[in-house]
Amino acid sequence: SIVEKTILVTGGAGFIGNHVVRRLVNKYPDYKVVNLDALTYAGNLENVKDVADAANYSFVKADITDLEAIRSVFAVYNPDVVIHLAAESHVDRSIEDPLVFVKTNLMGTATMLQVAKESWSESNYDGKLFYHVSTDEVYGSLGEQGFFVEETPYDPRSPYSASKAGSDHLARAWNHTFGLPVIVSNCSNNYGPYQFPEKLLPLFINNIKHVKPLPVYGKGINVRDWLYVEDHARAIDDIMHKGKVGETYNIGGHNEYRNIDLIMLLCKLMDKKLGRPEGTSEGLITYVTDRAGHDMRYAIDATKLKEDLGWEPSLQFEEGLSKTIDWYLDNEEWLESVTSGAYQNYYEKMYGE
Ligand code: NAD
Ligand code: TDX
Repeated sequence: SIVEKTILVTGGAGFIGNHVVRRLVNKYPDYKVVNLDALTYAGNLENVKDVADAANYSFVKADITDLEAIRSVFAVYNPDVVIHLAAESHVDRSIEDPLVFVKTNLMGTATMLQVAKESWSESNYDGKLFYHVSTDEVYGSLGEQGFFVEETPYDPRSPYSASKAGSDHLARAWNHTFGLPVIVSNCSNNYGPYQFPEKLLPLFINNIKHVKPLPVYGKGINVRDWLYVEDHARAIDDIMHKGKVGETYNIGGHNEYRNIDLIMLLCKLMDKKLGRPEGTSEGLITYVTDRAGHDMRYAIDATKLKEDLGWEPSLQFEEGLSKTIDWYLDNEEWLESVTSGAYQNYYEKMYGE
């Protein structure tokens, strides 16, 4: 069991990372939680403002591709556990600008693994853990039937998913070759507070609020399996404490929606919340050119996680979606602070105006 350990969370200023950091800081006062983040466009210290003053929390600005910087972070903080979330994470950006995905997700992960190995091998890795956080997209695209299980062969199709698949292979290679204690988990689509508004749900919530078009890719029939982000953070907590070294865990919501069905539900809920006549938001739906290489369907079978560690999703989707909408409507300032500057250029390039 882990007592008074130092947990280094990479990417803790991003969407999922802030929920992981908040959970660990609040739930485990005996741990030291170190948030390492380069603060790219996707990382914002606003996301962790509420824990910034906690006695067991510190932030360090560093780039995971910078070997010397990561070495000094390990020298200063001496972490026992690394939860590695830092990555480039948006599929559309990986189509526009793939090389930064290769650099961050491959070189960055290799750098983290190598420094962990350098720092921990002398103690024979006693009590150490490198937890690599990944995605279901590494498994490729499903037809109408079937689910991804831990043994599903890798078949990534976008520069994003290929770079994540490569990073998973690197993590397992450091385990197999050097004995580094590694756990990998692969999770389905997350949604919830603090998600950057380039991803489907926060983008559409923001556009509905401002009565802007809702760009649906292709026919809107692609299927994703949605999980509330706090359920993912709880799964990471469970796996970090009870997972078996060398294993892989799939995490998912058993909650599949075709994009268009999800969007219709969102429109209905938001019309109600905003007091607009029914059908107002639906009228904003605009079908646009499909995403290049758009994966048709993702769906996770999370049986292993349930049977081995007792984890299950906690929130009903309509409840999670409603909470999420409320959060974005109540946090106008957050949205403005993360969407200023660089985001505007991206939005104009992708969607015009
Ligand atoms: P995000 O883009 O919101 O956050 C990524 C964070 O990493 C940001 O804070 C950013 O500043 C930081 N970062 C980027 N490059 C860095 C670098 N070179 N050095 C240090 N920090 C850097 O991403 P997210 O949605 O929170 O995803 C976190 C992780 O979870 C990623 O590894 C992603 O592949 C994985 N994941 C995401 C989802 C999802 O639905 N969002 C699902 C499954 C897995
Ligand atoms: O404007 C849009 N219109 C649209 O139709 C956007 C941004 C998306 N979409 C579609 C594409 C997908 O089928 O909605 C679906 C969800 O898109 P994203 O929010 O971009 O997520 P996705 O591509 O599924 O990837 C997400 O889940 C897995 C995360 O971004 C990844 O980091 C994670 O690994």
